[in-house]
Amino acid sequence: MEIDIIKKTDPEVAKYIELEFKRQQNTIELIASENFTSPAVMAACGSVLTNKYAEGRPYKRYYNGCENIDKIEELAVKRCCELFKCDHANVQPHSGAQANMAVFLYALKTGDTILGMDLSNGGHLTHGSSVNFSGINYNTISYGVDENGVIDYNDVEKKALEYKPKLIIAGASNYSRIIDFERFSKIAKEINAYFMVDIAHIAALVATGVHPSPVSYADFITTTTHKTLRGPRGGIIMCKKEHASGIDKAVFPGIQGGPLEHIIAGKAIALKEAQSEDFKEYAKQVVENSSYLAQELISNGIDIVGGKSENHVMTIDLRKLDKTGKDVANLLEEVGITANKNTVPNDPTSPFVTSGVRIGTAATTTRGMKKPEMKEIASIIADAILEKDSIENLKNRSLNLCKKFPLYENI
Ligand code: DSN
Repeated sequence: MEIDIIKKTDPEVAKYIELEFKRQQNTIELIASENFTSPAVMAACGSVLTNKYAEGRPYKRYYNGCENIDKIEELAVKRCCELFKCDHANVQPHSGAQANMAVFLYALKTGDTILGMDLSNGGHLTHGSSVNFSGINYNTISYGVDENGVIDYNDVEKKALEYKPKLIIAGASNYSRIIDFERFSKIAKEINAYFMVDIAHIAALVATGVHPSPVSYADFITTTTHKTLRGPRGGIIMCKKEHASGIDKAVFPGIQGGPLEHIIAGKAIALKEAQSEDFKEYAKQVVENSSYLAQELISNGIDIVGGKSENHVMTIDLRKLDKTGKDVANLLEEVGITANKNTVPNDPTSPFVTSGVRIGTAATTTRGMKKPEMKEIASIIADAILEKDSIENLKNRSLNLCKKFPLYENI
């Protein structure tokens, strides 16, 4: 076992890997952006491929000895294009943030205007937040959601016509509804703006047809590979043919040096896994679980922003209960559930406190949990928040659920 090899060299690190394995086994993982990748993906990421420099693109490298790396990266690109039915893919971005940065570098000049979803309304840091490169180097205009947590498309159009952004960004880190890519693309066309969609959260749903695809509408699509897509930590950019060479140059030499070919091998494997019938079933189940979890929480007296989830994620709204997201996320951790505090639309508190908790079903669905388990999870959450059961008992209920759905045979 890998862990025995690590133990011989570094027992301290090995100890924490083992503890983390136990934590993952014994915790109900509801962080909407997390998942459990396959042993094959993990093995590739820990393979000899980590030793190789391969700056450049397949068959056009700046280093010798890339004949095997070339084939692996070519496979990852081909599988990505097949899975998402896109013209071109660059699988080298180290992360979703780097994927977004490369698109910005290609499509924009410093100071250009971008229109993206506000971070506190569910957008992402790299969609124009003032503390991020995207908000520091570019002039950001933001759109948000209405009281029901639905994107205010009229506001998007109004702001697009008024500010004429060069790039419009759709996609979110915390949005529980289907996104209308066609509507966004019409708005972008009206003002001749580029249209980028960040599908980091919903990648698996898009790949399997459970969520509409932006491929025919967007100039650029970025994603991470480790959320619903269940691959290794990393990013990918997909784009139309006419942008392919510019995007490739923006990734390297624009913002990155040597690609992480061990991770690219992990991406190739995950993309193959995502082409399977099992994965289609998985994505469908993620959405069914999320929709059911939202309903069950509501029947247990817990509000959900917008009252439902149409994808993998939802936000518990604590305003009525006069509790903070920070306290409830900590409470849930005490009872064996990991989630993260999150703002709700028009949140009266700060992003460090918040009035909401974001939860998602990608990870629990990977463990094999279905509706009966969602019912129990909703009940544990509600009993914890409404103080209807003891911490000790709630912890045991979470643990019992985890034990029925073991995670990995070994490490
Ligand atoms: N921080 C990630 C998330 O949790 O959604 C996005 O990068």
